[in-house]
Amino acid sequence: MAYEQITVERDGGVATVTLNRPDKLNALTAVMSDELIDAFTRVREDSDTRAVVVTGAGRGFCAGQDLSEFEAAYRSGQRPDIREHLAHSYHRLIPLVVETRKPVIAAVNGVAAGAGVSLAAACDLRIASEDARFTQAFVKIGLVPDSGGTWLLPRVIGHARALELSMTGDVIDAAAALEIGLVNRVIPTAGFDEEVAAYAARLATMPTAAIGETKELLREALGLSLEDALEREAEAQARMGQTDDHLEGVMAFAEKREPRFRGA
Ligand code: T3D
Repeated sequence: MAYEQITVERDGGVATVTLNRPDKLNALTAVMSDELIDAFTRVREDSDTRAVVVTGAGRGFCAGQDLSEFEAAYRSGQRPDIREHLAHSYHRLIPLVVETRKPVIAAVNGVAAGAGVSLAAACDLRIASEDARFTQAFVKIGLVPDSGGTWLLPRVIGHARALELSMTGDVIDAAAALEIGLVNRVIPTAGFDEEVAAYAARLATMPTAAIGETKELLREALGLSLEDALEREAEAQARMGQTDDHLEGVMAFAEKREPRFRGA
């Protein structure tokens, strides 16, 4: 599938989705959102894809909503309906990313702002290069966090830190992001792509069905009682216990060899 503003490359079990408007730090347009929705719909359905990387071309990860999209309207005194725009773009994209039943890694190669932070937070893991920066830029243009920012960020870094970043719009660097748990790892810029690729390739050889279930269980458990969480775990475990990967894992352990998981 050929896209205008993103690229999708496959290498073994890994699909890499690259936001590709480097001159605008990969700011999200309506076209890019539609393309991301299409790409994520496809990688979710493709059983050969067992890990997904989201990254940006050039020196940015994603500068959030492209502010020039509505500029002409604002200059002519119109006020576009942001709710309609959100419903069409982020409200479709962000749940698709969150609910993808395979590991999704944000490879944050540079600056992430506004909806770009939300996109990274919607991924399961965030690996930052030393050049990464993060800003909840919404407040700087008189807006509230959207694109799931109020739901995602507190889950990643806690309420107090999410509130501080969202109220101030302060830009934090990769080291500060690591300190507050916004990213899982920081990798030197030289060799960043290679390390991300190796990490994703490892995840793509793991038991994908169990990873998908694990994501869903942990997400749901935040809103459940302990009793209900135990019940959900038992349901999921009963299903995982029937998978080929479970059998392979147990056999590999017994036979003292590396398992060869197929993802199902
Ligand atoms: O309306 C709705 O739909 C509501 C939805 C909102 C969701 C949101 O995401 S709101 C937040 C939108 N994003 C921002 O407010 C961030 C704006 N950008 C910045 O603050 C800075 O660019 C950065 C901190 C991200 C990076 O700064 P810096 O100094 O490294 O780069 P720069 O020079 O500012 O930007 C480089 C180019 O990218 C520049 O273009 P030019 O002048 O070279 O042609 C700049 O205009 C462009 N760019 C950066 N961000 C955006 C953008 N163009 C359009 N939209 C952007 N968001």
